[in-house]
Amino acid sequence: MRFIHIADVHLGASPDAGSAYSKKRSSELWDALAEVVRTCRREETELLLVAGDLFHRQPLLRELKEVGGMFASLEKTKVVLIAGNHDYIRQDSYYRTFHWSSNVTMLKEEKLECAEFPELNLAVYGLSYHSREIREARYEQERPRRRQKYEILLAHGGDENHIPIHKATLLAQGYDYVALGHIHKPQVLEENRMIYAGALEPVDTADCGPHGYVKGELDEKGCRTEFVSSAGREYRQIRIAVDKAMTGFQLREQICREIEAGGTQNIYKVRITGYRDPEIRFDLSGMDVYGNIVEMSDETKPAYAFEKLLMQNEENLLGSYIKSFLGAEENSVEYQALCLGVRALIDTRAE
Ligand SMILES: [Mn+2]
Repeated sequence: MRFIHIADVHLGASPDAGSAYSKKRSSELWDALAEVVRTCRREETELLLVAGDLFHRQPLLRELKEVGGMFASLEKTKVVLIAGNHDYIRQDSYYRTFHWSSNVTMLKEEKLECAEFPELNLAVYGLSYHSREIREARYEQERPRRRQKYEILLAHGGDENHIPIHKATLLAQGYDYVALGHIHKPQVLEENRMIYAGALEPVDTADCGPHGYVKGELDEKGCRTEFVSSAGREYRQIRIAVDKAMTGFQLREQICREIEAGGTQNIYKVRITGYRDPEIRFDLSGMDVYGNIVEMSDETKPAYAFEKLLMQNEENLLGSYIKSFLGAEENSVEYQALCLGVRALIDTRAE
């Protein structure tokens, strides 16, 4: 039996992706889900697991109809889903009354329940959130009942406020595969057996690195999985170390080059470090050439010509301050103290 495991699609979110992309981002989340559905159809995948937070918030009825329509188009695929902490089943949630097509099973109870698919020799266990937080370790409370040859747990959470998970206990209970959601970074807790698929697309600027889904196969020999990196964009970090010779123009060129090398479709957080010419102040406003920088921080420090300053100030406080740090290595704490102090003294004098 072949399956696809996705999680944290967060439909309805509008991820920040810089000026050139942000408007497109919320529809790209829908495109990503549609692409997974097309893959299931093309490859006749037997099972699609959705490990919670399909929506970023309470789904609208039209949004559920949209997703329902996608899933209904899958003739060869069973879909099993649960609600996570973002799309928890509130009293007035449309999840309560929505009619999915016959190939879709939503495990809506707050207690662990089990859906059986005898044609696949398969049982899938899971529960849905009915509130934003669940602090109880619910997944370890029950064991798989061995109703079918293959048993999968579909689970959402793993931190203190969202169903804490004890990996060893859960593994010992003998599920063939534990399909996890909630943590946005794809993570293998136990190879081929217990995996966070991660957010299908990055939804937050903290979601750095590749995103996608898990493709797996379960048979007598056990479970084998692979991660499929499918996301259209990635959040990346760039660090640029400047020196005294770097001008604003050159910095802009270098940022451009790094973004071109990393892919202009990706989204960047840029940190500028090092020692700049004290006369130069970088104007960051013109540096976002491709419109895909979401964060830019200038952490540079001015590189003073200390020998010259010392010569000119031998008789005063500034001179003796510099003297007390002579020989401090660049990048050391002492050197930083020297720069900060010199700047403070020069600024005071200018007033
Ligand atoms: Mn979550």
